[in-house]
Amino acid sequence: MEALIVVDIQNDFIPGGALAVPGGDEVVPLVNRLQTRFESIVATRDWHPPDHGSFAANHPGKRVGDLIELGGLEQTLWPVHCVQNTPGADFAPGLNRDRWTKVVVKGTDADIDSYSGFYDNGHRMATGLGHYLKQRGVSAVFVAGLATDYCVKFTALDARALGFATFLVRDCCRGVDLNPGDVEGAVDEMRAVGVGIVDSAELGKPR
Ligand code: VGL
Ligand code: ZN
Repeated sequence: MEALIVVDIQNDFIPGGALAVPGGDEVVPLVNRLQTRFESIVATRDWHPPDHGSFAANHPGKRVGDLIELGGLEQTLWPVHCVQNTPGADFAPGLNRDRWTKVVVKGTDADIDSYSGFYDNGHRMATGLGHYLKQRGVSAVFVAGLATDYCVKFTALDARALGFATFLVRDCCRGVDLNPGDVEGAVDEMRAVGVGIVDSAELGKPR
């Protein structure tokens, strides 16, 4: 059984949002069409408390893009984004959610970030998504959404490490590219561990 994982298609990650991914809104119609190809669809949602340690604003003297240590890990500092129960954390307008069977929230612990939909960045806590998918008999996952070089990448890497056949649906993703080449590097990293790189047009028949 195959499942689609829709990653973080939320207002703060599309143009006009606090951490806008260039072209992030373009994935909405593409992912809506992609969803029609899948029987099993889950989504992830970045869901931070206001005091989250990944926000530059919570570290006096630090700026967006600076690197700090958080929970013993290197952490890139971001603008305040996807704060729980704020419009920025809502799913993007027009994104079809009708057939989602699960939404995994992540980044809820102020002391550690969580790019992947499966684990926090230190692999200390699991979200339950891995068990959920295995319980449902899922053996292959397709990953689409935002952002290619952060949450999509780490979700795909963890899926692969958990033993799922894993595919990046590249045209249905957009990246931050904080440093030019980050998106390309992310795709290379995924490919290197056996993640298949596909385009939605190749997924011809409903699956
Ligand atoms: C993300 C940076 C911070 C993402 C989330 O969804 O890719 N990136 N929080
Ligand atoms: Zn975040």
